[in-house]
Amino acid sequence: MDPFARIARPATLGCALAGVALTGCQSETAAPAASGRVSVRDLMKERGLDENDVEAALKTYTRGGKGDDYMIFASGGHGGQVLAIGVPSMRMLKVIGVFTPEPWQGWGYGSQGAKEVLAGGRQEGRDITWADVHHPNLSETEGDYDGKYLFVNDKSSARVAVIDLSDFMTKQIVANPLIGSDHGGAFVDPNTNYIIETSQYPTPLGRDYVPISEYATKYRGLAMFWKFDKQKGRIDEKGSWAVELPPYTQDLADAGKKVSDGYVFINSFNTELATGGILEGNPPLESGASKNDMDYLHIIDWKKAEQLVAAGKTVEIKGVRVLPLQTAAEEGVLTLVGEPKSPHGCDVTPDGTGIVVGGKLDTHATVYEFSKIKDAIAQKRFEGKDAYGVPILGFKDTIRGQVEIGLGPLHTVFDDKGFAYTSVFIETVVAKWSMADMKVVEKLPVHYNIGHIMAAEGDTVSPDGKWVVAMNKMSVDRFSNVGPLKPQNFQLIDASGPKMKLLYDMPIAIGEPHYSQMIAMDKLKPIYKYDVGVNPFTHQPDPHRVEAGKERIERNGRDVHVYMTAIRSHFTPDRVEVNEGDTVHLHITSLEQADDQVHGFSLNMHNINVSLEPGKHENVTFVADRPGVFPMYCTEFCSALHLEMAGYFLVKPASAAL
Ligand code: CUK
Ligand code: CUA
Repeated sequence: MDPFARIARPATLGCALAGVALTGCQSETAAPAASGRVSVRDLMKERGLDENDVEAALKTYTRGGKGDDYMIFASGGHGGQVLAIGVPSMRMLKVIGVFTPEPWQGWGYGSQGAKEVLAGGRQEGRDITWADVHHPNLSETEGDYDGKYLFVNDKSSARVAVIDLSDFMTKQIVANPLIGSDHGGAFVDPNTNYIIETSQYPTPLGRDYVPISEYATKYRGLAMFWKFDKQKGRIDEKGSWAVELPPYTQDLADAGKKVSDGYVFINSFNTELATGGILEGNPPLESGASKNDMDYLHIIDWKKAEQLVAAGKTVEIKGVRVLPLQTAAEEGVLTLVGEPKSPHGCDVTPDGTGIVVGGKLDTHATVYEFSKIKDAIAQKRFEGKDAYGVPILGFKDTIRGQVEIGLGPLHTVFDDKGFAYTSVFIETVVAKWSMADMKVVEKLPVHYNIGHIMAAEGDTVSPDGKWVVAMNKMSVDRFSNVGPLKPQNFQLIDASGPKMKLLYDMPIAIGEPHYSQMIAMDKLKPIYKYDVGVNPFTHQPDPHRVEAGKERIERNGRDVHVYMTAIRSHFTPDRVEVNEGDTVHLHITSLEQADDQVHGFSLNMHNINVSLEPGKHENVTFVADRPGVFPMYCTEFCSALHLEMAGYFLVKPASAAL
């Protein structure tokens, strides 16, 4: 055994038992005995590392107690959650419960507030407890991240969630009643007036049955503009509206910025209108959808759309005001322009003048010139109209140029030095190219098969440069084998020098992240605690909050209200007895105010676990339908007497109560 371990262990153990502050512990354990040091050279030899590895380690290693410079908010993919990750350490800091119950945060396990948020995500009254999270987008002010909110979409069930970055909690989920999936979302305009969610696979709006033979005439796409109330920090559903789109498969979207503020760009594939039907003798959807050389980039003038909506030019479908396709086409709200072969990424340059579209089945990234698009629309220089009467601009008339990227370009992000970084799926590289001469300057292999790419504030009006992260779909042999389902892999790239340098592999063991964003840490100002009795879902003192000394149990007919507090190391009351069939309302206030002094409240047999961060108030309602004796206890190791932080919940059988 190494001598340091022997010294360190009693000290650490002592800390845990005494419940003393963490900082006190660290000073005791921080300095290893000089005799324990080995030379770096010997270590390198022993671990088989070369100088490159050591450089990578030194650029990412972050000592305990030192925070990171950036935070990544990554989609948790079909894990349904959001991941917060520090850069450069690539340490996972939090999995934020969003669409999917998460017991540590008490998310979906009793908390009334969480229950109401999750209920917002019901589609037509159905509980959907998973999600396919694709694109996180931070709230912006003047095109820059402001660190206040994060929005994410659920591709599978067409939902959007609002996460409050003051406490890293999901505060709202809205379900789109019109579409069967979304993809272009959740993007914001530069001042977060709207959270934009565009559909993916067309359905009849509202999803009611229409034979698939009527796909071209009755199925539709949609661009939803969720109005964001910045004062309240919530989506205003009543103030939201949508634009009906042709039944092309709309894919990714981005909002214009600076000169192009007021516009949304959405690309699409399957302008062939293929609907599969393999058993009916048709080609599979994917080959039917890949015949045309060109698909359509959709250009939406949302400020004009907003005026038409205000003027009542909408129809109401399932409670949503929808600007009809014909109106959008005739009034100049919607315009199309060709884009090469099944495009994927759609990214607006930091200055807002260019729109970069990745080819997927093409080897180019096409850069459209916003001013040319605008002129062509103003002068009505159309090449024709599509079958739905939507005007089409000339491809050559509107592009700045094309960059020869390689096989399978997808997404593009930007740095502060005029370079763009495009993920190249098939070739499995990051292509760095100069926006000034539209030429690739470097390709960096990544492992394996990169999907999205992300850079430090790389999709804002002022990217920071320095860090790029490749978000790879596969890891194959990069990590120890965990069976046939392997983690996706984030690779941190140092992009500060003339050459890109790969620093770190980070397995993502929860779902498949698609997009993510990286924000400078100093823009985030999360709180350390709630004022005692505050309900995090309203940000107000809860009407049922409990003050020390005012704990009590009140009966009102069959409703039993338990006013409870939690503080090291007890719940008050610690005995609750009710009758079978009573409806129990727990109102629990944490009286703690010290950093990270968290309790949890769990109740045996009732599927209840609530997280009680310092000061937080939670309400829990359930029916005591099982007579018996049920321990309740604290689920967070909060003090030396944590195990003693417990009590009994007794349910008297109906027969005994008589
Ligand atoms: S998509 Cu997954 S790699 Cu949903 Cu943004 Cu491109
Ligand atoms: Cu409170 Cu453990």
